[in-house]
Amino acid sequence: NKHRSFVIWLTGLSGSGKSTLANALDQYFFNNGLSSYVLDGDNIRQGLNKNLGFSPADRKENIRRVGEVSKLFVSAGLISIAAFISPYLEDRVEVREMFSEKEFIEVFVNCPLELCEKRDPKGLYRKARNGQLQQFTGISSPYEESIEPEIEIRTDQLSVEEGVSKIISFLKGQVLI
Ligand code: GGZ
Repeated sequence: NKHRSFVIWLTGLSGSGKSTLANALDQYFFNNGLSSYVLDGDNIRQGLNKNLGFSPADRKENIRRVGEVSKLFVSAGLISIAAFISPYLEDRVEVREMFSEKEFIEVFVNCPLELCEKRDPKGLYRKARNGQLQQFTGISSPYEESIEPEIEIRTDQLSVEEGVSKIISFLKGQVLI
């Protein structure tokens, strides 16, 4: 089953729904005979990037390495689904520049901070508010919103299925799948 290789780069706050969307997309690709792989904090920060924390410089390095891994995936013929907060515009521009124009699809997973904080699946926002967790994105560390993402998904307004459909429609429109 031949298909193009590209990167779907999901950016957004903690709790915005990046991993949920990433996994649902991965499942869609698998069901349709396309080979993809999800990179996220869970599998990257435990291994390859275990020496990195959450300072601006460490986040930058985290994103740069994920860009490099995604480049390897693309040359191996895979679809890379990268789900990282990637809070800095400049860092996202730098990974974008590692790929050709059609190969890099930025998806801004947009959800109001108040709702992410309300969801708080891991209790991290609470810890950040209590001062138990430093440099937490949205609370004590910035998130720079995407200006011209290829796709924006409002997870406070769309279901997971609707979000996946929006991304799939875009990919079909670009003849990437
Ligand atoms: C943000 C943090 C922090 C701080 C731990 N700030 O919701 P999660 O738990 O599962 O996802 C978050 C993850 C963010 O890692 P990324 O590699 O995506 O970040 S970045 O792109 O900015 O490098 C969160 C957890 O790690 N986490 N401490 N201080 N998120």
